[in-house]
Amino acid sequence: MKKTVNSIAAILLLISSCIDMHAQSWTGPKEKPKERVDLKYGPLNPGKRTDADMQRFREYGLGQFIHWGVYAIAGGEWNGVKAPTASEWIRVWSGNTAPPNWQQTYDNLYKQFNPKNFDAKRWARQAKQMGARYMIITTKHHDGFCLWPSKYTGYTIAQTPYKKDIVKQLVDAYTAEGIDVYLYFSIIDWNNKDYRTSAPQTEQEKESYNRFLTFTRNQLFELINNYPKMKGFWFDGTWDKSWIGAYQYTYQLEKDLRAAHPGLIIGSRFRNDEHGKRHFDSNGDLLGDYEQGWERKLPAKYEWLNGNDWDCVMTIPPNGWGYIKDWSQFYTKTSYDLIDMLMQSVSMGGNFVLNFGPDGNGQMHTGEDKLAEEIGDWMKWNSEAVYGVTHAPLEPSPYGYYTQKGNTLYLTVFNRPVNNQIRIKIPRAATQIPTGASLLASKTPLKMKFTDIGIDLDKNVYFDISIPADFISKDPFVIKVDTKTGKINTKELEKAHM
Ligand code: H79
Repeated sequence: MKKTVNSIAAILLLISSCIDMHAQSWTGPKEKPKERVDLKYGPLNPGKRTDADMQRFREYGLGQFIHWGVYAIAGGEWNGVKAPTASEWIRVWSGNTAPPNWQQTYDNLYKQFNPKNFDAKRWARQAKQMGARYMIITTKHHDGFCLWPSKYTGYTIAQTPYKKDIVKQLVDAYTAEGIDVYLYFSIIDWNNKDYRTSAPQTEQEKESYNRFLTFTRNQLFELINNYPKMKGFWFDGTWDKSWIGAYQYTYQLEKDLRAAHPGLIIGSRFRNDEHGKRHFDSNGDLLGDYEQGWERKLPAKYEWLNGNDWDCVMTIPPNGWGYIKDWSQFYTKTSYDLIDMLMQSVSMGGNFVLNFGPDGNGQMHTGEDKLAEEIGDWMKWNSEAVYGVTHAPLEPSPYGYYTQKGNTLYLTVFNRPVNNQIRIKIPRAATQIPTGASLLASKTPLKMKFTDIGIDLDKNVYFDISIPADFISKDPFVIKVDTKTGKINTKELEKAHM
């Protein structure tokens, strides 16, 4: 018996240490190296950017991602058989379930790409209604297919029956709606014969990979030159040994791209230092303007972010970014799930970017249309708690998420307490003191009182806000708390009978 208990304990320990290991490897706290090393290929702009473009990025709150390419024609399946890969990875489908000659079929799909219902303005209006402040479009995913008529490859939209430049239409339509456009670009390119994953060894391999690097550089400058209204690049597929080894080239490339497009925003997924350290260099310093590591996962703790800017890109299905025809095969996130993630992100100083995978005709999935509308309806009343806010220096609330803007504190309530009393916990040493509360959407004033729980060693004080019992909301709601600069004077607060 004792032995069984011991082995169960050992298994639990093993499981928890695996979870910890996982947390540290990707989504967990970053350990800062103990000693600094001299780096030639570290960050180009050390420290936080303070310019207007970066400030704009910081204030977006909500973004839209769009994965669109020839994989949209397949929609995650072929002839009714579901592919075991992520929908935008369907080209790599192999094994028993794969259709015969699948890669060849895939590589010819572009000849059918003719999205008759595509209307960039309609997408932009929808994104605007949802409340997105920036949009990221896949100009080229791993398959190498370009949504713009690149002159450096024949595998582009220009060779499809559709012909017209999709990137241009999107940049124009979204920019006209006041939504900033970022260009997703995959370094991995399965269509280019000079692309390789391992580091080149022989002279011939080096020559070939250098051709690929030049090709990549040409495409990036082509994008900047063709679409000068774009605000930044969202890079992907930068983890292969070949790219990691090209750190001198990528350092110079980043420098040149920034010089060619002042204000350009590039995340931490573009390049690594000379020791192969990605996202954060060998000194633990951020490479690029913001941390671009949060993909389908959110940080659990604000402290993990070290005050860096960041974004989190999120799918509606569990995985799969390109169009997936059949949503019934898995749980898809609801607007409650997504608004929760949005508020968690902005409460930690990040942007939340929701992915859409339109179909081969240029229509969003009906499930996406529904979610965009629901999120938009919520944002219409509550976006004040989303745009331009920062992390509030308070302990996380059990009821939801705090955000802050100037003298206003917002609490977005997801977990309404059964006693209808919302307790705000403020450090005794705080310099921002609550003075009143209301419901953001209706402006209804709420009763708030300072709660004297006697003198003890507690370093916090409490303000209790009453939610009227007859206030019924099926949606999360925002409590707006006005504050003023001052000091907590418990005696005075007691007298004030707030
Ligand atoms: O476009 C969507 C996906 O198709 C793409 N990124 C999003 C936005 C994507 N491609 N691959 N992946 C996501 C997952 C890749 C995971 C791994 Fe790795 C690459 C595991 C091992 C190599 C990067 C490096 C993550 C862990 C180590």
